[in-house]
Amino acid sequence: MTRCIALSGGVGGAKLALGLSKILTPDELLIVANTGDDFEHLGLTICPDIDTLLYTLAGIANPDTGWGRADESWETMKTLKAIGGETWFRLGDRDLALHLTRTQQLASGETLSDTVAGLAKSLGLEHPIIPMSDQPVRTMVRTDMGELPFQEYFVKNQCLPKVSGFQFAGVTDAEPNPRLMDALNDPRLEAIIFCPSNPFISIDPILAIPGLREALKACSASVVAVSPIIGGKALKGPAAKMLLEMGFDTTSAAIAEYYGDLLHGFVIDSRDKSLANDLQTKRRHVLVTNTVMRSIEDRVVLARETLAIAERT
Ligand code: FO1
Repeated sequence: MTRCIALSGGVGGAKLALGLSKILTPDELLIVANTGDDFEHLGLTICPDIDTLLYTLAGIANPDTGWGRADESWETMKTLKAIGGETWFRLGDRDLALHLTRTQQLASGETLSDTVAGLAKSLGLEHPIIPMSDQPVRTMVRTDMGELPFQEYFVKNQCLPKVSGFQFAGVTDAEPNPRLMDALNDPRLEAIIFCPSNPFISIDPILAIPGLREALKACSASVVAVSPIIGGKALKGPAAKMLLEMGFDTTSAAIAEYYGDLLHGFVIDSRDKSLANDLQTKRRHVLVTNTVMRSIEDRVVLARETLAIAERT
């Protein structure tokens, strides 16, 4: 029986998902990955957030980047460069094996969920990681350089263009993952956690799938978000820069405001404790704690505390 659904983007989200996986059984936890970052590159289907979750839970993620594998070599990239191929998106030799397998499986008619389940099994994972949808959804970033596919904005242009909005191409034809809907409809579900991921590009693509926002609102479980902003900055990624460019304050308060009445609980870092009183409402409980997850222990403690606040709300 699913007790907790975790909605996650890449690096920060995967750290909390790992913490949750240490205290909940595979039956109790459902990890839902954003697929808005996915794209087709060099003929391969790349699913960065799914893969970051797979590698993080398997304990083989690159600790320096957060994405890709720790035990990596780069011979293919070197050869690609030598023959004039595209190298702006770095795919390690071992990581490539995963993209090749997934691309082949998708071409032979498997769903994305099937391929992720097979890859998770091969990595020895027991906790379910599922894509938000089996249909392709692609985040497009509206910028002062025009509309850019997400990875062209993020990696090729290093998040430098000024952002004015987002579009999730394909989302109106996408269906929520049936396993996610089953879990949301289960009256025994206790918590839906928005991991400390970017609200615009990691959580929003999930919430934009037709029917999901409504299902979340209708469900009796508590919705708790962990803020990705600490002391006005994002630990990783462009969340703070995007907030500023979209006209928000770069604070956890802006994140709470953005999620609005979806939230029953909100977790902020101790460095932002001065915001707690204003953020606390009748509906929304606020927990102030350490949200920087350097060690495994940090991840487990934050996971435990986040679950506890969900139980109290
Ligand atoms: N992020 C980068 O900044 N540069 C890269 O070259 C890069 C390659 C890459 C390869 C596989 C993969 O799964 C992720 C990769 N990422 C890279 C991360 C990716 O762009 C993610 O979408 C972001 O980290 C946002 O979650």
